[in-house]
Formats: sequence, structure tokens, C-alpha cells
Amino acid sequence: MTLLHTAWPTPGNAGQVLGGVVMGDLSRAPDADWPLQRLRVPLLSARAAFLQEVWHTDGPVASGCSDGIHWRRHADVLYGVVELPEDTCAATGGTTPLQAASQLVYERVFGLLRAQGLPHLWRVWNYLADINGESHGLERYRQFNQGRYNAFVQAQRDTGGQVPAACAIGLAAGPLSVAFLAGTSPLVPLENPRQVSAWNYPAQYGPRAPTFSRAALAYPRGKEVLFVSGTASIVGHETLHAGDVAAQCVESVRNIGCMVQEANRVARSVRPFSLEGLSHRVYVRHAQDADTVQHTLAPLLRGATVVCVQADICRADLLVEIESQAIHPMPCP
Ligand code: 3EB
Repeated sequence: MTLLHTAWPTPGNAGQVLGGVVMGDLSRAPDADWPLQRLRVPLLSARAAFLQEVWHTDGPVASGCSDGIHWRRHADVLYGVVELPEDTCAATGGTTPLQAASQLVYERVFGLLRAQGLPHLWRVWNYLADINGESHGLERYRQFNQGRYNAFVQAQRDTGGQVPAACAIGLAAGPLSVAFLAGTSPLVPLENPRQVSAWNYPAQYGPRAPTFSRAALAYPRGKEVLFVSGTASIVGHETLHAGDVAAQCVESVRNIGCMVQEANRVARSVRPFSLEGLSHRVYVRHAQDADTVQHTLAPLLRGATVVCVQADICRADLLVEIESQAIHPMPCP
């Protein structure tokens, strides 16, 4: 098994696509018969109408659709996508439709992973409409956190420590959309010494803490994958540089740099990870900040692959968030 991440399925091995994501003008994007997360986000960096990122494997794949999850797997890794409109979930006893939808989506994911024998959730990409909006007396991101947390508890999974790398991003509209990578081998979670672990956030950020690790190393056969979770201008548990998008970029990169350092303490692949060797996706709250963001990041990320899209961040005072990843080959045994 080799896990590869490319912009396009190459014609020769299109049969070995696990799944992927498409962003931008979806009306111009081709259909796929593999799990494809479709994100209606304005592209701020690409000249193309849409942008696609695909995970490949090098062996035979099996696919299925279970409980609304479109998935594909190889022997030791599975990629899935699930979308759930909130209005199909009723608000019942202290639960909001979004909280119910979030819990249901994660319960279905855990059920699939159990059935498929790949229990280890490595990386989750979460998108929800109006993330900073409030209903039922609670910010919607906090409702999502409650539902996600409940599902982890329900499945008797860790809610701190051994938790996946993730992002949780706001879109203008659309259903709750969750994509994930899972595997047969456990991940190595990494935390940032500059930040309080998100699963340990104090109650001022909501009744249930977010269930994700700051970064994770995962080991599909022959590879070492570093996933750095969505990373923002947070030090300790507090937002720094409210209102200053350039300073938030610098602080976010400082945090990602720390995660690269943490990863390199335990990494086993052929060379160390580096900021410029990662590929980065940048979520910018205000499209008009795109130039400032790109000019600020260019010298810090020196030639790294950077994709910028317009999206909302999970705290109202955050203007930018960056997630990063890299795949390294493991040395021959
Ligand atoms: C933060 O550090 C910023 O809820 O899954 C980053 C990555 C953030 C993942 C999530 C949230 C999540 O708290 C927000």
C-alpha cells in the first residue's frame, strides 16, 4: 500500500483512487464514481474554476455505500465521505438538529470502521454551514462539538489523547459534510507545547471540548503521513492578534512549525518533515484578505504548495486557519 495525494487521478491508475475532495465552482467539476467531498468554497489562489485533491493507493480497492457513507478502501486504509442535511435530524430534549446530525454522522462512521475492521480514525475534515451562527442559545460550532463528543463516548472511544487530527470549517450553506481517512494501524497523536490541547479547552469555549489532536502521524504500509490539524492564531487556549490577519498568519505558522518539530521527535521516515515540504490549505475568512495572507505566508512557507480558499473559522475572532500534510516514504525494512 502506498498512499499518494495528487491534484488529479492519473489516467493509468484511476482505478486505484481512494477518494478526494473538490473545491470551487462545482458546476464545472466532473463527476466521480469514488468518494468525493464536494466543497462549495471560493478559490482565492487557483486560476482554475475548481481544484481537486485525490488520495491514491497502489493495490486493489473495494467500495461501498453504507449508512450514507460513500467509502473506498485498500487493505489497510479507508477513505469515506458523508453528507447529512441537518433538517433531517429533529431537535429532541436538549439536542439541536446540528448536534443530532453531528452525533449521527460520527456514529455511522464508527459503525463502518468497526464493520470494516479499520478502527483507527486518522484524519477528519468537517464542514458545516454558518459555523459562528447561534441557535438554541449555543454557537453552532459548539453544537457540533457536543454531537461529535457524544459519538466518541457512545462508541467508547478516547475523547482526549488518542483522537484524530481534524479541521472544522464553516461554509456559507450546505449539509454537514465529513470526509475521513482511517486505517488498521493506530495513529501517533501529537500536541503543541504552545497550546492547550483542544480536548482540554476550558468551558468558556463550549460545554464539550473539541475532539481532535493538534497533529498525527499515521502509517499506511510503506509510508509515514503527517497530518497537521487546522491551526490558527491560538496560544494557550486564547486567540491572539484579533483583527490582524497578517499577525494571525505568522502565529499560525509558528504553531505549525512547532508541530513539525514535535513530529520530527518521533518520525521514522527517511528525512525530517519541514514547513516548506508540507502542502498547506489556508482558510481565509474575508476574501479581501487573500493578498495579505499570501504575501505574509510566501516567505514563511518558501515554495510549499499552498491552496487558499474562502471559508469561516470556528471562532468569530479568527481570520485565518491553516492545515498541512505530507507523505514520506519509510526506509526499507
Ligand atoms: C482551534 O485550534 C481552532 O473542531 O475539529 C482546529 C482544528 C479547530 C480542528 C475541530 C477546530 C477543529 O481550536 C479550531
